[in-house]
Amino acid sequence: MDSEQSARRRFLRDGAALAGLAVGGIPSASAQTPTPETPAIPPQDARAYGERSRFETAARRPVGGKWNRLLGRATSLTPLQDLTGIITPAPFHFDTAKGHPPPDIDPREHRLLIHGMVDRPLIFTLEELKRLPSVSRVYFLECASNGAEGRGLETVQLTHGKTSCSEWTGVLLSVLLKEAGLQSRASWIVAEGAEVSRHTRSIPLRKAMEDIIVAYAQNGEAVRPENGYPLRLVIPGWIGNINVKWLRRIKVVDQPHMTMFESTQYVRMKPDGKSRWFLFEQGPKSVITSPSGGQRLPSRGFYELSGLAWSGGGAVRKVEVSTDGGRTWKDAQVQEPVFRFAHTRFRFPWNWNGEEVVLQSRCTDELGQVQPTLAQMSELWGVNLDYWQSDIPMKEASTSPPYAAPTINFNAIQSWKVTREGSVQNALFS
Ligand SMILES: Nc1nc2c(c(=O)[nH]1)N[C@H]1C(S)=C(S)[C@@H](COP(=O)(O)O)O[C@H]1N2
Ligand SMILES: [Mo]
Repeated sequence: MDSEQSARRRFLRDGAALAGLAVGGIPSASAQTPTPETPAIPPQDARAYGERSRFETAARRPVGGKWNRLLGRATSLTPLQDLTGIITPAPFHFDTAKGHPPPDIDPREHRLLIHGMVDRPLIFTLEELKRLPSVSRVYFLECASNGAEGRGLETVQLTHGKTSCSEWTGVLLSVLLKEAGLQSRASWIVAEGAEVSRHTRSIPLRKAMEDIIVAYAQNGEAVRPENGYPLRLVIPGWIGNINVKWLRRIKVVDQPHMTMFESTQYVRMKPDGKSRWFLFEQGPKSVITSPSGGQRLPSRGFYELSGLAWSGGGAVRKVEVSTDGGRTWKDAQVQEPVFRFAHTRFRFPWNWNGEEVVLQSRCTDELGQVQPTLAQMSELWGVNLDYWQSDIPMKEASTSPPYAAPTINFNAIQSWKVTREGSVQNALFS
């Protein structure tokens, strides 16, 4: 047992800090919490909260699918082509909200309720959560529909921009659940967000007891409003949709609640017409971000290829790069340290001879899972290659029975073609 663990055990056994929370059903220890001072007027001074150089123009990009248009709010995509290393600065973190602008939550008013099949229902204020043992971990967060905006689109931002990676800080959900006391039939949790539409998802209790974080910080500062301020779930390696933002309630239950997003969306139809539900784990995936679609190589000669790899299976073990359309593969250098369930930066030295070439990357994770080609994915799903090009499945999926969204969990190898003129183009379908 490492010292961190034994300290936590002691903490929980002694229950000193938590004792006040557990008395009398649904207490809140706010009376014992130092009252936060009234926030000062937000500083307008750029030296109080820094701004980037006015010459920097990288930006998130809104996309408006039918779903977003219906609900009146776009998803913003991370400009992967403009980023280096593995951390996504919070202002670039992709951001989805199913229908509403981020709720404007006063952290002093916010509460997290834990109830259901527990011995002691609990309510936590932010201040109380921040007194508990915390962890900081680097994890990617990827929407299950990353790429569904259009796989043949021009830039890596459009094809892959619904993944980001942050250092998240918060309390392990297992700490809170143990404090509440799990009853024997408990096997799922249902997590609920605080926005008007109350985004709600069921999550297996096993994962909750393993590594889910109730996060209040992102890259060292408070979680951004769009990303869940003041509190969100971070669920390593599993689809974005269950990482409930603006978290206000966790109910411990003995079966999933079959909420709208788990019974009509994020469901995969198989060729036999039956659906697979609760596909949580993201597959092994990678993409070259530099050079990538829409960019131009000014001349032949040396370039460092660079990109990102990640997998819901755990750590990225190997990234290979092909500069000849997949005929031969060589190992790329992988940036250390490699974190489990995190973006992993790879780099590959390359000399462009001025000929037309196709650049690809391929991820292998710690489970030995290898990122598939588009042909392999098609075989697995029992569909033709042209299936991936049409946007009909996603559109019809959200508006007509059987409400199945077959365009989720897409992780095929991406191809970028460099033409003789040096322009880089999406070659996934060529
Ligand atoms: N409360 C709430 N949580 C939510 C959502 C939402 O609309 N409301 N969107 C989900 C989806 S679909 C994804 S992909 C992730 C995205 O997290 P981000 O917006 O911080 O990138 O949040 C998930 N959590
Ligand atoms: Mo999503």
